[in-house]
Amino acid sequence: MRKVPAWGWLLLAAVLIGAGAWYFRPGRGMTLPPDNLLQNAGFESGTRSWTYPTKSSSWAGFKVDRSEAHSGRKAAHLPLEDDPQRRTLVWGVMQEVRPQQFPQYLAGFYRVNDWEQGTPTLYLQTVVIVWLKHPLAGMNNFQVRFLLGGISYRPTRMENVRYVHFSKEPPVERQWVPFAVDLQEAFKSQWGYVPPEWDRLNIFFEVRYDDREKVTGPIRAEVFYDDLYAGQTLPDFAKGVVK
Ligand SMILES: [Ca+2]
Repeated sequence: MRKVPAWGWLLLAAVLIGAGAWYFRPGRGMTLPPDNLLQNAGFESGTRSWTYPTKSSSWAGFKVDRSEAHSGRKAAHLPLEDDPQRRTLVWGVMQEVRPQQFPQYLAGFYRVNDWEQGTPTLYLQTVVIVWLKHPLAGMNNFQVRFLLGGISYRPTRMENVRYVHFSKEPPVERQWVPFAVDLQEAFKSQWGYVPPEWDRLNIFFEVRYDDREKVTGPIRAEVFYDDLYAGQTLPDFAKGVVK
């Protein structure tokens, strides 16, 4: 058997270190708390477990692809383009969950690669809708909508909707931005109590515009979401971020 020359071992070591650096590069692996109510939270299984309100004429839907990823190779991809036919346009992902306990935290990452705010009501938000078992005061659901960026005021006024600002600033561009909210605290401050029961919860992550008639210039937004979490545990990345 021929002896492997020293340079051969050096080459092998360099290749292995390079592969290791690639495999373990920041953001590749992302461990979310195991009690996550959201399935396929890092989008590595494509669109599985995610949906959107398909019957709503305001909703465009979502893609999952490899254009950007916070972890792994895939993320939800929301390429919003102006549509003059629609007064309200939403790109986003949704899951319906039926937890035993009302989740304490909602968290994740967004990334904005393009943001042309040709209407004041272009914004990012995450929403929790509580569907009631029995309608209350004429409402079959009530919600808290968390504004993640792009708008400094409440974009709509509806009986069953309350808003909480995570940020009033335009979204940060071309980097992954962590967000986290205390859901129980938000429902307590906005509705007076943590929901004691529910039929189901809908959890949304969106980019949208409302009131297109106020358009002043080009409207465009390319947005990604990845590594999303809803549950009782504050993920490590969310410490210091949670509102
Ligand atoms: Ca991912």
